[in-house]
Amino acid sequence: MSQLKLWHCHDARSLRPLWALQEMQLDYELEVLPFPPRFFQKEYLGINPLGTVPYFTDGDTRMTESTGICHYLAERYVPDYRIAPDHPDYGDYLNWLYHSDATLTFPQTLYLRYAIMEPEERRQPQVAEDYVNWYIARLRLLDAHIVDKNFLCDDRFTIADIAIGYALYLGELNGFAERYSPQVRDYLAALKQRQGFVSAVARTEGSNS
Ligand SMILES: N[C@@H](CCC(=O)N[C@@H](CS)C(=O)NCC(=O)O)C(=O)O
Repeated sequence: MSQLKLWHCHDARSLRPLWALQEMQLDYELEVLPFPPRFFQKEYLGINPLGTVPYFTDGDTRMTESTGICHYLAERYVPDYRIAPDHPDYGDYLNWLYHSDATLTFPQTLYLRYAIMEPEERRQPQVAEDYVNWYIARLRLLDAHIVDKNFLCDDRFTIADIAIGYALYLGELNGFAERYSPQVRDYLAALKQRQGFVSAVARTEGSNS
């Protein structure tokens, strides 16, 4: 039995490590939870006190950050998906990894919270709209970078594409893709055709999310 285990909700940020596990063809155990687990599966708080997904274990290792888990898997198990520290794209690679969640996913969570998840009386349409605009403005770095490329670093698929690709996919699910530049739309469309992505999404198709 595999010692890698991932807790996941359909289309949540745990899709990043799930996609990485599928691309890397690693053996793992998957636990699928209803969303949000802290509400619908309260005993999950005994496993991950944050109540968030992803949660990942590998023996005694415990992790809660989606991009960090992808980084761990690439470093530890399948280095073909990383950029090595002595490579000229290394700084860029790390920047895309951190940018993926801190800059491109975070504003979307404010939209989700204040436009959709909060009860009607606590919704904040102005906050939601401001953070959608904030997200679209922060895509400028990617717009310029991807215009003549298929992948973010070293002309090949790496976990940086998974990390950024998920943020773009979430934006598409949220209905923002019509505001993407043509090159970002093409980049996302190509990522979504990868077998690793298709099989990761299919693992929880139809589940409560
Ligand atoms: N920075 C973390 C964020 C994890 C996170 O907040 N996940 C969301 C789903 S996308 C979650 O579990 N939310 C449920 C909750 O807040 O109760 C990551 O990238 O993994």
